[in-house]
Amino acid sequence: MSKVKAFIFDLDGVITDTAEFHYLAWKKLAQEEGMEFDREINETLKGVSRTESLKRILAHNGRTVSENVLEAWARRKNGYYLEFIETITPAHLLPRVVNILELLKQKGIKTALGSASKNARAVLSGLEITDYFDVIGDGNSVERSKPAPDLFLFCAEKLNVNPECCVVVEDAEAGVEAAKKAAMTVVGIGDPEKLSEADYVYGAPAEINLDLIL
Ligand code: B16
Ligand code: MG
Repeated sequence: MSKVKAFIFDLDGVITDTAEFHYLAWKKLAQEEGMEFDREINETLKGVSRTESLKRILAHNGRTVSENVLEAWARRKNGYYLEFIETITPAHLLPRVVNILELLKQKGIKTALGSASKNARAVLSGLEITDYFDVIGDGNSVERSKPAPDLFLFCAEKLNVNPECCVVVEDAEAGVEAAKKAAMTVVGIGDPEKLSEADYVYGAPAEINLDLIL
């Protein structure tokens, strides 16, 4: 019998591609503040918290600002991001995601969301998939964000499932690291070279072989 009792899904890059909206929002802030920002830097922000993302953008530009300014800029970026995510509908779901959630439900496997985003609930609501999740872990659930294991451990505890019986689906290196630290099985979505710590790697969620993992 399979030891797998729960699946924990990351949001951005696994369920939907909010990375594009994060990119556009950071780009707007960066332009206003005279900072360089491109898609390559945006790649390094995947799975990373909002404040840490801004710190990385500042470091890339050799800039330092006070804590107050940092907070104000992060808040401003979030305002832009919120405007973008208002446009999210089920059409923004990555292929086969709902099918996977339904198959897991049929098999009696619990599901949780494990996203670093403080806006995860708004995104799930736009996608109309909130009810598929037994537990929602987001950027408000724990203090320490990925690559700390805290968020995934929070999800396992709320699901009442041992971490060893959880499978995490993640697209970011920080997320794979967090899941491994939590002693969970990891399904990486993306480049096998970048996600070499994952137990399985697929190019997209649609390619996930559930039978093999279970
Ligand atoms: P927010 P995930 C992450 O989502 C994004 O990948 C990352 O780029 C973003 O900075 C982070 O959420 C925080 O998002 O500003 O909305 O709180 O991949 O963990 O679902
Ligand atoms: Mg992600």
